[in-house]
Amino acid sequence: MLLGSATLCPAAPCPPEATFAAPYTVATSLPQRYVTTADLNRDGLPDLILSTTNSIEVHLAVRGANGLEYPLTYSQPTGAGATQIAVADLDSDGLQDLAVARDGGAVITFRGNGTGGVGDGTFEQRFSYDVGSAWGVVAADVDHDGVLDLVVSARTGLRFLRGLVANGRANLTFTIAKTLTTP
Ligand SMILES: [Ca+2]
Ligand SMILES: [Ca+2]
Ligand SMILES: [Ca+2]
Repeated sequence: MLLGSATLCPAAPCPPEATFAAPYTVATSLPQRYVTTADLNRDGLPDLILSTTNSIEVHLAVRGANGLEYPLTYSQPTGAGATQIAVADLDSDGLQDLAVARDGGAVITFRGNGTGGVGDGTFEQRFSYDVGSAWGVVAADVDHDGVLDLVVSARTGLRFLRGLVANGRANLTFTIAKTLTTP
């Protein structure tokens, strides 16, 4: 993975600041499929969350001698075919959680670890939902009940997973409420 920075250049010649800086390489053990960012540990630096062919990885940003660096903080096998990752506080405890789509046939939820509402960049796998081969997942309160839901793009159509509540609060559990098939 190569990271750089740039600003828009409306017309050539571009000023120096409109060109990419020297790339920074984030070493990963397997081919990557998806990457997203979120400040998991609330230090003001966006961290990297990515999927490989059979795992997820977290790389917390740290300030190094030559700028930001992204060492591997956490990795967890997911089974074959991790694809998109949704980052959201699915159980409303102040810590970011993950929902990972797999084209091997599931969506897996991970609860974020941390203290005092500050994540430490590690996660605990919670539940797996059989939605068929899945490539995309987003978190949103689709039915406006105050609990985040998941919408999954799967081989068989869009799957709507309604977020459930136990003892008065969300707990990263979902029920497959609806499937919207596409022609
Ligand atoms: Ca951070
Ligand atoms: Ca959470
Ligand atoms: Ca909801």
